[in-house]
Amino acid sequence: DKIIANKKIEIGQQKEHFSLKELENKFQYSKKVLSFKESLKQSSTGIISEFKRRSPSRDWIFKKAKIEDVIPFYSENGASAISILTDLNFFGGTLQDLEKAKNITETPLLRKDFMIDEYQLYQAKVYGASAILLIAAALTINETKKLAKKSKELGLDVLLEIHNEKELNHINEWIDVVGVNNRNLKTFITDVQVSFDLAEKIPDEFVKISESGISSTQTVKNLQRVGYKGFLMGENFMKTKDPGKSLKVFIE
Ligand code: IGP
Repeated sequence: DKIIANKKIEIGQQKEHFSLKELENKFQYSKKVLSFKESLKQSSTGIISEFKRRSPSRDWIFKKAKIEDVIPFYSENGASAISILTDLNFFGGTLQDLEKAKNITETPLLRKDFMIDEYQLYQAKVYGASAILLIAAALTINETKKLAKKSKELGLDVLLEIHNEKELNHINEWIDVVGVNNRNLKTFITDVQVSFDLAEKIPDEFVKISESGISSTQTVKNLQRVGYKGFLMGENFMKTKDPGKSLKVFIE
């Protein structure tokens, strides 16, 4: 709730600086991007490596991390997609991080943020994202529907994040990928068992991914066996000196 309240203020300030009209104009010129969803479907490993400087659960992970020191190596070492945090207050990320990443890689990018306003979808598109995240716990069913529909109109893939069976009621026809967050957003505790429990409850027409608290190749293999195509990992890479290199062990 604190995060969402903060987000509203932030979006208000951004709108003053850059109107929705101006973003819409820029949108016409935004580059073509590869599909996040297709990339996951076609990949055998499905690692989505995340660029995350800090988090509310761990504070600073890699304070001085630079996009140009990490992203090219995530790509080179086989990431199927890359997640870029653009929330400043809680995760130390910016939209400029997304823009920079877009300029140095072809790998599909996920804009990782708390999306609550259409304005942010235009931003995501203009700054180079292939996909955006909608968090069921932060949105009503109706809000989820509106934002998902608008995303598809803009050519963005939609990742819906859930944490329990009940949140499956946020699924709609505009969702491409369903992600199970193993981290409880209230306690911040991660438990991969959440993904195993929900695997068969998610309809098979969706690409399924597992998010947070993953750190071993064995866990990835076990999750693949129950139907997951993608694995969103941040801390495990960002806590090392060379995040791009740490990814290597997960590929092939
Ligand atoms: C990555 P981890 O435990 O590998 O660093 O987690 C990612 O799943 C996590 O950053 C995340 C997240 C989110 C962050 C999942 N859903 C929503 C912010 C908002």
